[in-house]
Amino acid sequence: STSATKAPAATPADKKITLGFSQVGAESGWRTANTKSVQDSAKEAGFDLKFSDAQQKQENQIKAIRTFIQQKVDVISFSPVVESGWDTVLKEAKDAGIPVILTDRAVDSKDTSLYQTFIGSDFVEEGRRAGKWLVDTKKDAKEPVNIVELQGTTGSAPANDRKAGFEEVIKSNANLKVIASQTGDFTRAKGKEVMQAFLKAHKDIDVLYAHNDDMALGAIQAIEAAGLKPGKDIIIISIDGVKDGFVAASEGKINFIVECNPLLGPQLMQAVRDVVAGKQLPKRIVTKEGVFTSEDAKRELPNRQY
Ligand code: GYE
Repeated sequence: STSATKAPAATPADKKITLGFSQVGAESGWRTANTKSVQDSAKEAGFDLKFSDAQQKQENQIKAIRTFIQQKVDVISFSPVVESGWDTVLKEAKDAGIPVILTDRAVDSKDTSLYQTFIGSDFVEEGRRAGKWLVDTKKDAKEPVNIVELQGTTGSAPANDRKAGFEEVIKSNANLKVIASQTGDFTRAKGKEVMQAFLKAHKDIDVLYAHNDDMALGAIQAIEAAGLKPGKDIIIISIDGVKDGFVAASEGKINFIVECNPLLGPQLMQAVRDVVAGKQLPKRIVTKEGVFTSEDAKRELPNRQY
């Protein structure tokens, strides 16, 4: 008699995992690096990635999430363009039994059972780091220091938090004053446009605090066009640490960069695997990052991956 060996029945672990990912858009160098990291690591993990670009619009993200629910993907992940307004669609995912992982940006939903975890940076801390450098640099200032602020996308977690963290720290010196603050939507074009308007309205700008490198880079164009020296006539602080930001910092045009790591893909894929395996994740996974002066930027530039 022959004894045929039967292959074991396919276990859930053998099944290819389908991940629906709704990205914010393609607004910045940070975003480009983040998208590449998500796509590369999904491929490496052997997942079937359904990737959707929301072009910075919440309604597009809600549509994408509903499509993922209809497609019965295994896990939904997204980087919420703004913090508010997610409860309804997250409830729909929960009712369909599809776990959600937030990445990069947070939501303000009170019901934290609507998502498994949030993987991303501590944006308040980034704002504090930016403020702390300025407080230290200007500790001997006897005169008012006029600061203009380029905010990120209105209502987004990084814009809200980077503003709050910075304000919290600069309060310690009454000479440090934010004289104008407006959104530049995290893009170069808007950063340039708003900086132009700031320069027209205020003759005495000492410092620019930009919520990301791209807006700082746009603002640098406006500052140079106005015949001023970025990094000298106007001190510039920004957040992200993308390649072009590092180049500007190494040239002394940006004085201080707070790093925000976009390479979230590997951690995200691990979290997806864990969730599918039924593991409970910590509600918050914080990424690691540093800060760089112009001198540091010069030294570190050859080693940057993005
Ligand atoms: O700083 C900015 C991008 O959400 C942390 O979004 C991200 C931010 C990043 O457009 O460049």
